[in-house]
Amino acid sequence: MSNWSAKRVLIIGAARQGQALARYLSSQGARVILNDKRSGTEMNDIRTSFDSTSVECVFGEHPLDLLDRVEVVCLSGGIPLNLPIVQEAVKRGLPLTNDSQVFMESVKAPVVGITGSAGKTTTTTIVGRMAKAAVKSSRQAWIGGNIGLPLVEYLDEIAADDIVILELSSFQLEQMSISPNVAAVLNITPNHLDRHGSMAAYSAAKARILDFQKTGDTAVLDREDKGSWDLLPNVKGRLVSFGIKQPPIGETGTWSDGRNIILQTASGSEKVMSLDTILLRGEHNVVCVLAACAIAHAVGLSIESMVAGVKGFTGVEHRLELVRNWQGVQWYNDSIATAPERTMAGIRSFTEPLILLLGGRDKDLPWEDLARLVHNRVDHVIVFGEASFKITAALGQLTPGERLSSIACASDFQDALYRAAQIAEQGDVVLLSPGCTAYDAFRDFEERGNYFKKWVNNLP
Ligand code: UMA
Repeated sequence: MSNWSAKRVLIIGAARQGQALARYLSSQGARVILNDKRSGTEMNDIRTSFDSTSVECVFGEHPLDLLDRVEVVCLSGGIPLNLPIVQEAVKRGLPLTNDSQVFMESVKAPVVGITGSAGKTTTTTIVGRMAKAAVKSSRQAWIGGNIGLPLVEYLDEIAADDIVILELSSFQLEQMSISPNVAAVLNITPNHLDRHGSMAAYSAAKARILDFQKTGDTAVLDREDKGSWDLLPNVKGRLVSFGIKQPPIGETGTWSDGRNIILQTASGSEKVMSLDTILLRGEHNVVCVLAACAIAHAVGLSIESMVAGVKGFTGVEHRLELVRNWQGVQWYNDSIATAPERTMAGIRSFTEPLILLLGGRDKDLPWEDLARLVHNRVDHVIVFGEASFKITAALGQLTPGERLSSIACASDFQDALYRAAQIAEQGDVVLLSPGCTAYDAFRDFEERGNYFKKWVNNLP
């Protein structure tokens, strides 16, 4: 839908996506109701920010009769689909949409969409840096989406010859029926199973990024990630792949010979950059760069822009972020790791003695693989939060001969930090890579990461 004039719209969730969408749709003449379960001072500020618009704010609950007054319902990412008002909307046959679908329906510029269970934000940021390095004169590169900035508000400013780099989550893709011109699935590993119900449903949501592509479009897939590579039959246009090992001769993709990132095309191979250019820790970050180069090639960016995007990039906040070297102990914030799979990538990034902070709210994810890795790659683990019981059960007993020498259960997050500070010795790394969401104690992973950073920076 691109004509929103006089359309009666209900937007559920009044945070970043909901507010941006409300501003855009009301500017297009839609009659918008913005609804959120929260009430209180914070919501008063949001209400005030809409005073000069026609947006009607309904905060504090989700009354079902709001549905009597609307034709379309827009869902923010954080709105569970089993919410009674969402179920009632489905029952009544009201169309569901969201900020990204609305954006894709009207955007004039080509769009690169990036999804995956891990590495989305790092890859999106690197591709964004590459695109910014590449665009000349009046052209602009726009970077947004699940990365934290809904772009729907900027639709009127985005010109046809600009380029858009959009991070897309499974929550967003689930409601979408338009695919980006270049669509990358970085990997698919267990995540958000509390929301999607099963791995099959979660993968299907991710696959939607390819489902509506046309023959002139490009898919970017990871040759070495089963979840991503299983989508090969869904590719309708050109394929550009990435992975550590070399792709078969004649196929287009990026790989690494152990010293360099290499781009292979039908006409041969060329060195993109030396691995020394990458300042980020861990092989998973090399894979992010391989993905970013594959995406950049799919879009037609030059090798020089690819190098410029990676050079000097030290990472995104809350992702293996070095907070402080305190008395010879390095404290790392990897609060973004809200699934065990991501924590595993975090652990593998360190060879130093490791104290791991694990916990928060579980997303119905399997913990067995992480537990095995912890026993062999971590020295001390400190468990906290709602998922403590599930995690300690998965970790089981200490086993002689393995590296893990203590498992402690903290009463809360702050207690976990105290315990880490007490046992840390010079040369150790303390890693907050919790494998869980922060919703049991914080607003989100960012608030948890900021709390961690403040606490660590206040250590005497
Ligand atoms: N709410 C209700 N009723 C409910 C539940 C929530 O009204 O039953 C309200 C909350 O009170 C709150 C709002 O809904 O006001 C929260 O919505 P939201 O979580 O969608 O918040 P946004 O700020 O709009 O954040 C969303 C994305 N959040 C999610 O997908 C959960 C952000 O991704 C994204 O950065 C932002 O839009 C901008 O596009 C976060 C995320 O964790 C980072 N994403 C997941 C991921 O990356 O794995 C998918």
